[in-house]
Amino acid sequence: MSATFPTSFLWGAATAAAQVEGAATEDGKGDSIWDAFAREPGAVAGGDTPAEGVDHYHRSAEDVALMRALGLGSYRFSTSWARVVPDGRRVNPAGLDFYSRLVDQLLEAEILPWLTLYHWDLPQALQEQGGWTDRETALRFADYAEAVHDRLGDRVQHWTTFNEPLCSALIGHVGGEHAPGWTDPVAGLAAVHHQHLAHGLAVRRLRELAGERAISVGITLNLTNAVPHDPDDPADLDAARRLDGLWNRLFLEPVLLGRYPEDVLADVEHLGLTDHVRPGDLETVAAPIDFLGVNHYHDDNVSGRPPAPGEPPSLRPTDRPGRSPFPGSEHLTFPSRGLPRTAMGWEVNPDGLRELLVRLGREYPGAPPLYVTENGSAWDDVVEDGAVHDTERVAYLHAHLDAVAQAITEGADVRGYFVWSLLDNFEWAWGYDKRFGIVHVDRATMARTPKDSALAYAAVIAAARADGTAGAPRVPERDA
Ligand code: PNW
Repeated sequence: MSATFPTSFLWGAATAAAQVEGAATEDGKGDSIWDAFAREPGAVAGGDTPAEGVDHYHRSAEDVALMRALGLGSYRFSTSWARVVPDGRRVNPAGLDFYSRLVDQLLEAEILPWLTLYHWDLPQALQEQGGWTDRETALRFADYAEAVHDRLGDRVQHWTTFNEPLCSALIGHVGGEHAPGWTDPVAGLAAVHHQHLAHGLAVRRLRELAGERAISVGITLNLTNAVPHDPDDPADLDAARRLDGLWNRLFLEPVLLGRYPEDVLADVEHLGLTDHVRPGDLETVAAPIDFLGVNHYHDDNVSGRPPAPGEPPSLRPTDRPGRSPFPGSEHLTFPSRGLPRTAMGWEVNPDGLRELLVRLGREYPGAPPLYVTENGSAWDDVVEDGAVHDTERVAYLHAHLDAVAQAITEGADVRGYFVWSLLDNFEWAWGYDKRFGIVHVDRATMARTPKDSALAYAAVIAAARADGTAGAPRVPERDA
């Protein structure tokens, strides 16, 4: 790879609390919806649960040392709401101790903490009161944001409200393969609006609390290019419009423009989304943000035609049979384009990332700077003589970094990249079997072994720094 990056480019790696921490009942932590969901038979492959994670809770010093050795400029992690507010109401200072320690370890290593407040682990106590289908949960979220800020606001400047609301709202409440495991399109759309509202309330609360102190607040969305299978077929063009609407614009437009997309509202009219929207809500949702996080793994090749007779319905590889996560667009199918696929069954097409980043700048000219907050791939890694020669992951990483560099030359305002993931971890409904880490974790011993991809990433970072960015990373941002 020969790409060059701006000298201020931020190089990071990401994880999420429920996927890595473990220590699910330690120091007063309460159940999250993922703890509860994973205990339901058949919910997670292999009966795996987040209970042990990869023991990041006890090994954060070792993990931060690893990050430092790789030359990372930033670590994107999430705080567990169920650790901080176990019963949904009372703050648990012992839970915050862990994050306070972690932040100190990061700062000591000159690694910028990049904190996400919600990466899908709602306290089960709040789920029992309706969870995201209840508007009250949005108010509780702003209180939780305040509790975390009270403890860490003196040291953490970069705050992300939500990671991929579409997954927790639609895959969790409509497709059913994520917690809480519902299959109810009406509930899914209520969750969408209440998460938007929670985002806006938290953005405002964090700014109030920061006062004069510089703070950078944003959201991370999971965005895709919706590719019509046959661009000459009106059914496929309509399918691509629907997927782009539900996957991208249903989240981009409220947050960036303060409105729900008209065509999506028409498609879901019978499902009550607008019943949840009260006067003033959309202004709250569109509270100005300082950056937009973009998670991208793959494009979606989509069709509006039913499968040919005798052919199975082509769901997305991670959807459960017969359960579409697309409210009002359950007929969408996802035929293969014959591209190579990762262990998740996701197509590899690096140019999609370039296209997406360029398109965001073009279609949302007022959008804040972009950070790729997740990109990565799962493969069937093999440990040989204490090393993991993950050639596919190295190739995926190089190709996607080239795509980011190319997007920048084409005008996209991309300020940083976080690889998913620092460590092999609990891959939600797929359990520990799907490995996304650039660092291998042995489940029996929890031993960490950097894979070839970690070394390749370290080399890219070192080369970029040698180009002139030696020293601590700087993150110039609008308003920051
Ligand atoms: C993201 N899809 O989830 C999450 O933010 C991570 O926690 C997760 O481990 C990672 O990607 C890999 O899966 C996604 O259906 C879930 O396209 C589903 C999709 C994409 C990303």
